Amino acid sequence: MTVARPTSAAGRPVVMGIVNVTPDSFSDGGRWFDEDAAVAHGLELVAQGAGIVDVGGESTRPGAERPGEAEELRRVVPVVRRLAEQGVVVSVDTMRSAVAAAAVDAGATIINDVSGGLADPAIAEVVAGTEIPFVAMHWRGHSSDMYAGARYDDVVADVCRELSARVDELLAAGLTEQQIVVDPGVGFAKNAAHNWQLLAGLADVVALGLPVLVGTSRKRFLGSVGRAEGAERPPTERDTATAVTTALAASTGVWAVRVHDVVASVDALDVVAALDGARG
Ligand code: PMM
Repeated sequence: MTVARPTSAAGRPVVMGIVNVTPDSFSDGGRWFDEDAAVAHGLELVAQGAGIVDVGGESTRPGAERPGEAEELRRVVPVVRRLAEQGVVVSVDTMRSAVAAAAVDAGATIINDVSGGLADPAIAEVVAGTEIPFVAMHWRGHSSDMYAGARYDDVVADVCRELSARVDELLAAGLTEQQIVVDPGVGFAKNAAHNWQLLAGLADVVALGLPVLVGTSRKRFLGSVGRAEGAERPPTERDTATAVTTALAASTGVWAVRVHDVVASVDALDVVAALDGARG
């Protein structure tokens, strides 16, 4: 199977739209839990400018309980199949090799593993020997204990080092450099200060030399920024802040941004492109 990593106009990140087929994701849990609603939402995100639709069946919000594998398969596979049948480029957001394999059979052409292959090392076997892009996110453990790993000497340097080590292990497991995408894992085992430091140091992640995906969308640090304790923006009111981070990430040269509100991030990318054009 030949699978190209989607790209958009020169220097412009691809927008990956999120479809969480879960009852409990932090910002949209339950909204797209129904199969028809999830498919319709995925198509809507494409119409709005998403180049990839990321379908996930496991919430990774802090403290979340994992669904069983059979339940995750039940949630994800039909949605992947129906979107892929309609020509949508689908990634599957999963940490399980069996779900990744079933999603690929159903037409997914990207694997997005928030554990970077650590949760279920057999996931590397699903993509080794293929050209399927594999997103390896920086991860230090399951969401049931999300903040236990939030200790860094220098979060940017530590994340870059751990991502590089992960990439080496994935290469040793048979993946090629061409198929690996790295993601600094904003919000995963990181507090608000860590997330800001990571965004400020995103150029160092890009300098690893691999395509970078970044996911800030609606995350907690965008709710609390500039607000007093107790007056945080709720998740659905974090799309403007998310779009600003999309613009900042674009100017750092990331490959893709993963967002809930595609319209706002496409607008942000139009602004960045117009400015870049004026700079010549
Ligand atoms: N964040 C979430 C889920 N999947 N995948 C990647 N590659 N990067 C992320 O930052 C990321 C992800 C959590 O957000 P959600 O619950 O709203 O989907």
